[in-house]
Amino acid sequence: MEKIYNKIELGERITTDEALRLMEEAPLEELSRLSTLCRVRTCGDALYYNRNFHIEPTNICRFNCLFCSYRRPRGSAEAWNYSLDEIEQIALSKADSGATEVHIVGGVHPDHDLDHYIEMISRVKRAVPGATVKAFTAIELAYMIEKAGLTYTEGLTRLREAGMEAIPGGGAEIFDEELRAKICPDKGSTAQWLALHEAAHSIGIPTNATILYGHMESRAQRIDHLNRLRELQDRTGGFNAFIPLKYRSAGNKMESLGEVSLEEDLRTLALSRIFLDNIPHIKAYWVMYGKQTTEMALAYGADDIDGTIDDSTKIYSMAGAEDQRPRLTIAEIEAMAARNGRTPIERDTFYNPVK
Ligand code: V47
Repeated sequence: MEKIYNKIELGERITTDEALRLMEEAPLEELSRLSTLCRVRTCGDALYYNRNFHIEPTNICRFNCLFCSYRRPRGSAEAWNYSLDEIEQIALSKADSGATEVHIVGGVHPDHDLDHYIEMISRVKRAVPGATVKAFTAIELAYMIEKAGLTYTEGLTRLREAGMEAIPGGGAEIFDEELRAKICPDKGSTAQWLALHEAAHSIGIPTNATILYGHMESRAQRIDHLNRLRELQDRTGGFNAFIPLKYRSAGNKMESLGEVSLEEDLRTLALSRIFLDNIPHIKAYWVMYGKQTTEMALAYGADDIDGTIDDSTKIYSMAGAEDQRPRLTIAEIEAMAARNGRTPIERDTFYNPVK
């Protein structure tokens, strides 16, 4: 173990076997110390956040992921599918909020096509011109672009022309193909997710990456997922942030699995920071972890907590997250930073400080 600690202290890359040993055997305080070392090297004492809101156009989805608490079948009283006018109104209602980012993610509605999404993006961009549009998971994008008969770079170029400037990290779930087939059997594949992000990077669109952990996966499968991201990032350099997403168990088909412990969350965060030596930001998404765990995550490699959100997302409240109406004020974020000896930095989507 000492040899592995030394490598990390010297800034050397660790292997997947070493990562597994760390994950299984390192005391929690060592993981905190080492992940903090790596975080300070890359991000100093910054605690990044942004002013953002989400738009979730629909919860009708042609895929049936077992972990999803959000999807409803067409015709259900709890299903929604906003029209382009309604989406524009949501964006206009937040136009004076000071938001610098609009995050758009929803179900993969079988009726919509690329032109629908292009129109959506251009209307949102027109409504909130000062905000960056970060839109659609690789799964939504692969679906709409393949349906249009275009290559990923052609489709992404058209979306970029309409105003899509960055891509969020969702839809990655778990890359291990066998396990992916169990938890989201009909969803877009690992190969599609990776190819879509690679195409985005090749034309200069930055993206994020996620993992869905804490369900049936082994720690080795978690590390394999990180390794595939590290390899892609070596080739492209296009990932801004990695976001470990903890499986939340309420109201979905895997509910009986329950949820993993806080210790497992902290080990996963720390390992992500240590292993992903080429992805600059590790985001503890506060809406999913809740505020208390997010604050602890700051001592395990996280430098970013996402943003103010302004009660605009339902994905996690429907899966049992603490905040049913998620919203953080700048004062709350600054107080969190102060309690943890960190400098709060309001950032834009590309991690430039906002003045
Ligand atoms: O892909 C769905 C996950 C993701 C559950 O890029 C669940 O800045 C846990 O990707 N328990 C969407 N997770 C959210 C996402 C995201 C969020 C915030 C910021 C960014 C970013 C990206 O949510 C899905 C899926 O992996 N998810 N259901 C659940 N029950």
